[in-house]
Amino acid sequence: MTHAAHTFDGIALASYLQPIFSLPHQRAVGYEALLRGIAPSAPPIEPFDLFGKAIVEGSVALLDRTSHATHLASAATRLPAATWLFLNINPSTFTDAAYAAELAALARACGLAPERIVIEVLESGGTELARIAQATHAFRSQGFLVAVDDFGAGHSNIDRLLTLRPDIVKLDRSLVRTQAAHLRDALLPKLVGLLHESGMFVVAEGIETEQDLLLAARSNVDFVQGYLFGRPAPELVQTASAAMLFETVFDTLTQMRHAERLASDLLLTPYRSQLEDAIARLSDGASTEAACAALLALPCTSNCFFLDQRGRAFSPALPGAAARPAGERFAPIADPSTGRWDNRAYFADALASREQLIASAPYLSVTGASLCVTLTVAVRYRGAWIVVGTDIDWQKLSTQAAAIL
Ligand code: G
Ligand code: MN
Repeated sequence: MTHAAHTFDGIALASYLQPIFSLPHQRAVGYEALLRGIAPSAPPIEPFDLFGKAIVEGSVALLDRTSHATHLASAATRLPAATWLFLNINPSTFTDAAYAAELAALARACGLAPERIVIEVLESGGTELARIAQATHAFRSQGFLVAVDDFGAGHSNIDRLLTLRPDIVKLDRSLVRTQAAHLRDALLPKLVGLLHESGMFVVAEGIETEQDLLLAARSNVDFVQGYLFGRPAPELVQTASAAMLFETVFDTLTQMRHAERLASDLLLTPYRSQLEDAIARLSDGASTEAACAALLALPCTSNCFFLDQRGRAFSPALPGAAARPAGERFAPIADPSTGRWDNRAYFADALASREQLIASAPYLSVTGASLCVTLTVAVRYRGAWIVVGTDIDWQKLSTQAAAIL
């Protein structure tokens, strides 16, 4: 085997590979190369121990370079066509001004174009951002792709990431495996969306269970890597079982989305129809109180409000059955009557589709300090367009949804 030629401190070095799959393509698109030291009649030595030894001996630069030579020589003979090789690099090697060109030459000598190689670097390593940015540019100019590794661990910083704009971001497994439900379910899809909008692909690392995979897919990450698909191995792992995992997870997500839509439609139905009735009564000349009485009496109605064309309340908002006393801590923002609400999506959307009922996505209400869904309709009223709306306590309503599902 080619890697037998490379040693560190008399230890033979080997290149293990772990596959990285694209979720939309449902196939392996790359392999991360992971270093192992081969000790006779003992388990392979992990990178942590190899580099620990190198730190003590002051030979990190040498070991890092030797690891790249090991991985490239090994990949030359076995990296499948049209896949990337992901290579880890030490920040001090990464920021060495001459190294990008050196590594490109070495890769070509092994028969691999730099365009097939993704350089994984830590963003939070304490290295000055300007130097990392410069190095990122240098590696890109040679044709390499650049990935930020372990994002979300330690002192990761979104601002630094957006400055670097790597081609790929690898989300640390702690993000995917976190027990904080809100982080997992609400933040992760938004983080992935932000990274996509900034032009980066996203890898979820550390996928160990089908549950992890489901979350990664739901959050719309591009690529996945982890023990569920295969451990780092000296040989290319068979990936037939991965295809089945993807099928199952995509089917489950389709069912979940269907059930969620059904549940939220079902739960909102009484609120929609009572809002429509209220508007009919308002047009017939009823007072706001009389028109909205039945809507206000529904268990999750927080309020009804009445806005003119500029988004100002022309009649006082009315409290519903789910109205909560503002509470002292949020008292300064409890009174909405002075406000102008025309830059809210629920207002603009209602005026854009007049006489149609609009349901917002759940959001944090500025007045209630809790999650709510707003239903709105724009209607003609006494010769002008107005927007009638109702805030629904989403926490309360979705507790019922959880019971239905
Ligand atoms: O820092 P970096 O992300 O490059 O580290 C990769 C390490 O993560 C490797 O040592 C690899 O063996 C390990 N790893 C890969 N997949 C998983 C996984 O699903 N769970 C855990 N705990 N570790 C993993
Ligand atoms: Mn890595």
